Formats: sequence, C-alpha cells, structure tokens
Amino acid sequence: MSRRHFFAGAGAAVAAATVSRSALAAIPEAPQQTSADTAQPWTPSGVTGAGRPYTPVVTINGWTLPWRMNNGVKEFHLVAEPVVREMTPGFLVNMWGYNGQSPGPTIEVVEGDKVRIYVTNRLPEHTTIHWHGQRLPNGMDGVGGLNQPQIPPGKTFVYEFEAKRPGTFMYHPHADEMTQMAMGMMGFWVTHPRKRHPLIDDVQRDYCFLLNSFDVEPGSMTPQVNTMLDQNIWAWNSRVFPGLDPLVARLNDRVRVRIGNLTMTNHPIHIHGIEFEVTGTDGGPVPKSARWPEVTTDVAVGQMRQIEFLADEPGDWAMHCHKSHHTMGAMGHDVPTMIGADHRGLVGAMQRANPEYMVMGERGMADMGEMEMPLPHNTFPMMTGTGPYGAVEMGGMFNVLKVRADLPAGKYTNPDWYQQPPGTRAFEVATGDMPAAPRAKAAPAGDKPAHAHAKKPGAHHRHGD
Ligand SMILES: [Cu+2]
Repeated sequence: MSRRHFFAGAGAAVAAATVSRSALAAIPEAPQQTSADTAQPWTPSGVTGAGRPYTPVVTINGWTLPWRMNNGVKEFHLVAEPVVREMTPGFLVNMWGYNGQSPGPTIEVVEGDKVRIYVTNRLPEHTTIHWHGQRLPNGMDGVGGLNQPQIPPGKTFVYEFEAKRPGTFMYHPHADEMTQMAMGMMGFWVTHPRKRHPLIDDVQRDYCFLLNSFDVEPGSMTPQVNTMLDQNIWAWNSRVFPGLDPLVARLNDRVRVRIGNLTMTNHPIHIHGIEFEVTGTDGGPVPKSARWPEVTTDVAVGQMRQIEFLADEPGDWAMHCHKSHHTMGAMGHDVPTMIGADHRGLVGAMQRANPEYMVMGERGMADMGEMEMPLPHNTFPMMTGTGPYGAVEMGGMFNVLKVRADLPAGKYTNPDWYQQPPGTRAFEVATGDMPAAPRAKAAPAGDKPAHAHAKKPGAHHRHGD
C-alpha cells in the first residue's frame, strides 16, 4: 500500500545547488501513498521519547505521514506535486497534492514536539505551506511574499517550529491559493496532548477529514480552478460517496471526529442516531461549560470543528452534510422542477422526433437513484450507492457511521451492513389501494409546451451555461 523511497527529485535539486553529500543524506525520505484506501493508524516502531501513548488518528481515505527522529526533532518530508486522485471507483481526477495523494498525508505529533518539515516543490509553479492554527515564529507561517520567499519549482524549503498547542489543525498553500486549493492541496494536522489535559478526553476512535470541493465538468478530468461557488463535486478528503470508507466504532466507544473546511461555503455536518458535543476548534479545546449537545454542527469556511460522542446505539447511521445538494454527485443546476406536471400524451410525440427523449422528475427525482443512464466518461452518478434495502440515492458528502457490538477494539475494518433485530424496522401496513396523487390540470391552449423541461439522458446541465 505505502511505497517508501528516497525522493530523487529533491536530491537532484539540492545536488544542483552544490550542497555536500552529508547535507543530501540529511533530507528525510518522502513516503508516497498510491492508494486512496483508509490507512490503518500509523505508530512509530521502536521510537522512545514520543510522549505518552495516544490513540492515533485515522484519516478517512487518507494516511498519516511517517517521520523520523533526528536529535530530538521529528522530521517530515512533504512533496507538493501533481497527483491523480480516485474520488470514487471509476472517477479519476487530476489534482495537485502531497506525496501521491490529495489531501496530503495527516501530520500527527505530540504537544511540545520540535518539528522539522521539508517541503519539496514538484509543481509547475511556486508554492508555500501555511500551518493553519499553529503558534509559531512569524517566518514559519508560510504566507508567500509576507513571511518568506515563494518556494520555486524544484526547490526544497524547511519549516521548523514547536507544536505548542494540542488540537486540530490543517495545512495548505498560501501561494496562488485559489488555484492550489481548487486543485486539492491541503492536509490535516493533529497535535495530541503530552499529558492528561482537563479539556481533552481519552477516546477509543479518533477520525479526521477535510471538507473540499471541486468543479470537474462531467467527462473531463481536471478541475476548473476559477470557479468561485458553483463547484459540482462535494467531497470529504477528495472522496465522494459511495467511495468514502465508513467511520466504524465498537459499541460504547468514545469517538472523536475532526473536520476542517477548505471549500468556499459552509457545511452543516449532521450525524444520525447519537448526539455529540463540539469539544474543540482550531482555536483549541472548548471549555466544558461552553459545550452543548448537537446533532448538526455548521463548519464554516476556514474553520475546524472537533466533535465527540458516545457510540452507544448500534446500527448504520447516516453522517452527511445537511445541504442536500452537497450529498449529490455531479449534477445539473438548471433542471426545472417537474413534480406534478402531466406529460401524458407528450412523450410519444416527442419520441417520434427524438427517440432519446425522456421525462425526468415528474414524480420527484428518486428514480434517478436506480436509473442506469448512460454517463459521460469519467464521472459518477448524481444519486448512487446501494444499501441493504436498495438505492441510497446519495453522492458527495455522505458517509455512514457503523456502530457494532462485535467489532474488535482498535479494528477499523468495514463491517457488513447492520443486522437489525427482528421487529425494529419501519414496516408496511395494509391500507388497501389508495387513489393516485392529483396531477396539475392540463395547460390551457396557447401556453408554452413543456419541451423546455425535457432533458436528454446523460446530459449534464450546469448552472450559468
Ligand atoms: Cu455541504
């Protein structure tokens, strides 16, 4: 899964700058990740002095960057580079990221750690990294032009600071941000407390993901970077349902989920079946007196929210952004509402002129979930995914929290669908035949025909076209 090697490009850049062989050897290796699967927690082997044991964070469809100790400093090597990210099986997108993936690997350290991060730029343009939320020397804050010169293509810069505050952070470029973040350059950062912290509870599961969005024209492979608000792909860690790995928990585990928003709009993140509290933000742990129970928390642009709950209800619980357009795949924005419109008599006439003509949405859009319509190459359906009872009719920012009594402690493997105890599922009662729902009256003569409401199969309209 994880392929580790010395990064040749960095060596070439440094060698060209006539640095000695010993300096060359001083650059830590840059592990690469080739898989979009959720990596098992990474824990250093044989390393002492790493602080108290902590529950490692699990990055949904991501991984944690291995480090090495060098004279008491934790050394990391990030490589900014073009990557191909599988957003869901069958849908590949050209992105920019770090060490083979977008988002980049999660950086996981302990409060008080001295950290040295090598950043090699393999992009076609300059970049920097800003360490969102960290207390650090001004010259390490990563705003190109303000705090440091830009990192030119082919060069390696080093950031050094102490991870002073425990908490939930992220990293991203502060150079040509619009382009570089629209292309997927971002990553997570978790600093665990060194000792027992009055506002940071022990948890059995600790998950993290970034909210991100892309504008990828169906059938194409590279995001449009100038799109301000009309992104059509709403993702967690550059993955979309049904490509997202579930959050799994053993019954009665205490679970922490860390969420950061690097899209251009807010996302009300909602979990079914349990209540949670916001226990921290990128500003630090929330005082206990300032916490209240929620089932939805809004994560605004540039914010991070750390939520915690007791997984004390077994089942397969939906977890999703509550903006319903964000739980859909690449879709059209200018499809008119057809609910209640009566197309009887129209379809036959239209199909004589255009055999592909079909009516969509007359009874709502739910048919879309099961409709096997031809799609352009390299995209994913607007509503998709299958559960134990049929089409889930979702896409984008939708995932499942799987709580199981029989899940071994510390295991993150994806269990099968929940077996509901007999008699605990919504059921049908006999009512006899009900009259059909009323339809709109036929339009009076002279009104415009409904042809403007038709949509060819596979056609993807975009807002603003
Ligand atoms: Cu959303």
